[in-house]
Order: sequence, then C-alpha cells, then structure tokens
Amino acid sequence: MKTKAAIAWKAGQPLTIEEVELGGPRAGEVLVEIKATGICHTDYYTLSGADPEGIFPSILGHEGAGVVVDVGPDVKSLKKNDHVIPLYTPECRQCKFCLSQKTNLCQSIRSTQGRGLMPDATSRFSIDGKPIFHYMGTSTFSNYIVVPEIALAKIREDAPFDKVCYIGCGVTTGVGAVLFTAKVEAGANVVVFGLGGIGLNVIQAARMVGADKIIGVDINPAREAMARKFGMTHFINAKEEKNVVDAIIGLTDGGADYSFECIGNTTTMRQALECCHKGWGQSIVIGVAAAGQEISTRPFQLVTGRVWKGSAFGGARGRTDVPKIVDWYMDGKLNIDDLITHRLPLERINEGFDLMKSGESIRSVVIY
Ligand code: NAD
Ligand code: AHE
Ligand code: ZN
Repeated sequence: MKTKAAIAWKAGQPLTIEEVELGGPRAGEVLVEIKATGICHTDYYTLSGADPEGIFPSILGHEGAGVVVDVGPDVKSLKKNDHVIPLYTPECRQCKFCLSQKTNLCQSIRSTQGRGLMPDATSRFSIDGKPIFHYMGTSTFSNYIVVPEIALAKIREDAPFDKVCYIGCGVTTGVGAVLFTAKVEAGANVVVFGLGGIGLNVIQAARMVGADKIIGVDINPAREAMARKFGMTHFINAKEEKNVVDAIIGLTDGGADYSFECIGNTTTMRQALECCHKGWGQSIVIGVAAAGQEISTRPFQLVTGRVWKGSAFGGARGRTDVPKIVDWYMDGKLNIDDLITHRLPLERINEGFDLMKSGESIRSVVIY
C-alpha cells in the first residue's frame, strides 16, 4: 500500500513529505494507522546527526497513537480496530531481560531496530524500490506503519489519540522515571534539570507522589510559569545563578534526595549528581547526550553515597504499564493537555522542530 510520510533524507536537512510504499504485515507483525504523533527532542537529536545509530534515509517519530488496520499471521493479542500506542521499548515477556524483572529494556528485537529494520532484517518502507529505514522500531512520522506485535500497547478506545500519543514517549519517560526508576517517596526533595517535554512530566509525577521541595533548573525563564503550574516550588535560572549546585544544596538542607537530568548535557549531568545529598541522594540521567560525550565526577561523590542511575522510557514495561498511564490521564491524575502547546498537520512538521529549537513549544503534536 501507499502511505504519506515525512522523510529524513540526510542529517540536518528539513523533512520532506512524500508518498512511500509500505509492505504488508508479516508473521507477528501489525499494520497500524497512526492518528497523531508528538515530536520529541530525540527525533531532533537523531535528525541533527548526533545519534551514532542515526541512519538515513529514514522515517523518524516514536511518540504515536493509532488504530490496528490489519494483522499478520500468528498475531494473538491484537485485532483490527484495536487502539494502540507503538513502543520503541517493546515487551516480549520472554527474553532474558524481560524475565529478569530487573529492567524494562527488552532486547528481543533491539539489534535490528537499531539498524532501522524489522525483526526479519528487512524494511517495509521503500520509494521507487529503494529501502527507507525505520526509526526506533516505530516511525510514527508515517501515516501507516508496520510494527511487531510485541511493540504495541493496547489502550482503551475512549482515549483521544491527539493527547495520549505523548504517552508513547515523553509522559511515560518523565512519570516513569519518578515512579519506576527512582521510586520517589512522599516528603522527598526533588531537583529537575531541564523543564521541557520530559522535565515537566517528572515534575507532575513528583507532585503526584507527594514530594516536598520540587526545584526546577532551566536557562529559559519562560519555562518557570508552566513548571509552577505542574508542581515546581522553586526555580533556578541557570544563566543567572553563579553556582547551581551550591544553590540547590542551600535550598535542601544539604542536597537533593533525587535529581533528574532531562537535557542531555554532560555538564548538567555532573551538576545533577553533585547536588544530591551525601549518603543517599540519587541522580537519574534521562537526557540523551551526543555521540562521543562522556560524563565525569570525582569518584568520592559515589564513595560517599550518591548514586548515578539511568532511565530509558521511564523504566516502564510498555505493554503492561502504558495502558495504566493512559488510565491515569483519563482519570485526571495526569495533565497532558496543557503540555501540548502546538498542533500541526504533517505538511508543517518542520515547524514543530523549529518551535522546539526556539523554546516556544513544550510538545508539538502532528495530527494526520
Ligand atoms: P526539550 O527540548 O523539550 O527540553 C529541554 C529543556 O532543557 C528546555 O526547557 C531547555 O531550555 C533546557 N535546557 C537546555 N540546555 C540547558 C542547560 N544548559 N541548563 C538548563 N536547562 C537547559 O526536550 P525533551 O523532549 O524534554 O527531552 C529532554 C532530553 O531527554 C533530550 O535529551 C531527549 O533526547 C531525552 N529523552 C530521553 C528519554 C529516555 O528514555 N531516556 C526519552 C525521551 C527524551
Ligand atoms: N539511538 C537510540 C536513541 C538514543 C536513546 O538513548 N534512546 C532512548 C530513548 S530516547 C526517547 O526519546 C532509549 O530508550 N534507548 C534505549 C536503547 O535501547 O537504545 C535509539 O533508540 O535509536
Ligand atoms: Zn522521545
């Protein structure tokens, strides 16, 4: 079949809207009509050329929601008309990683996914017979996609696609990092570096679990008002504060119980660790740093009890946890609507990237 998609032909170039040939679902695969997709900073990161796994030409996008149109042989858990969210972190429930119950990083299709291919090592997308690569196993900047069954979360049918698409990455990443990775407890002091599409979700989850101080750090003062609305109690403008770490230690009687880096900058990753409380403070790295970057600190920071952790997709097991997060939104426990600041048709997707780069948007959502 044919589908409309935004193609990334080359690093650093705007996307172009084209008609693409899409092969049908093979065994264990599902054809999905994407109804809406968010634009995440990671799409920009890969498009910029900074992602070592970045591969071109490809169809980016990993924050979508849509409807099952057809299923291939052997698909058991999904049927036509089911509503779904594609998962860049699948959940096969059979691999060593899934069975360990210690991680959400299912590895059953990770190697082909990282090479822009389906699990049988081929691409379903092509133009004039030449393959176009998949991205993160999802490629939600295409109106129709083919994905493995294990990479789809079935969600309730009354959830609006143009809002819950954001649960496909940003909401789950931020909320999950608080609930599943850090397991923040009531009364804890929390610091969030970067108040964008991820950081604001960390803030709303920290408020949800009853955190005490919730300190936000950003270089964009326009982020303060929105962050306060979501639960931030103190704001530090990193451009104006001479020593961000000392300022946080001063505000928290010795350091944060938990910090979250939601920028992808190795300098702020170090600050996020070093502003943590001696003996127990945990710093969670969420931001994705560019290829070749390294983090550093004095080992004494770790010897004296601070803990450095990472979190991918908020530690969420997609098929299990994403439907629950959709319920939390539908029950009014999570605010997604106010974070979606811009809505665009696919033809204007490049404007969504511009709005992100200029700091004007929190999340732009493309509506098909
Ligand atoms: P965003 O662009 O919406 O937000 C980034 C925020 O950081 C902005 O508010 C910006 O002003 C602020 N910022 C930039 N430089 C800063 C600095 N030096 N000091 C303080 N603040 C600074 O991005 P996003 O969509 O929220 O994504 C944030 C990061 O998280 C990206 O690196 C993205 O790739 C990553 N990410 C990781 C996961 C994961 O699973 N680990 C999932 C989604 C996104
Ligand atoms: N090359 C990676 C993108 C970089 C990355 O770290 N991705 C995060 C998710 S960011 C979502 O906005 C991730 O979860 N990585 C886990 C993994 O196994 O790479 C990619 O995913 O293509
Ligand atoms: Zn993302």
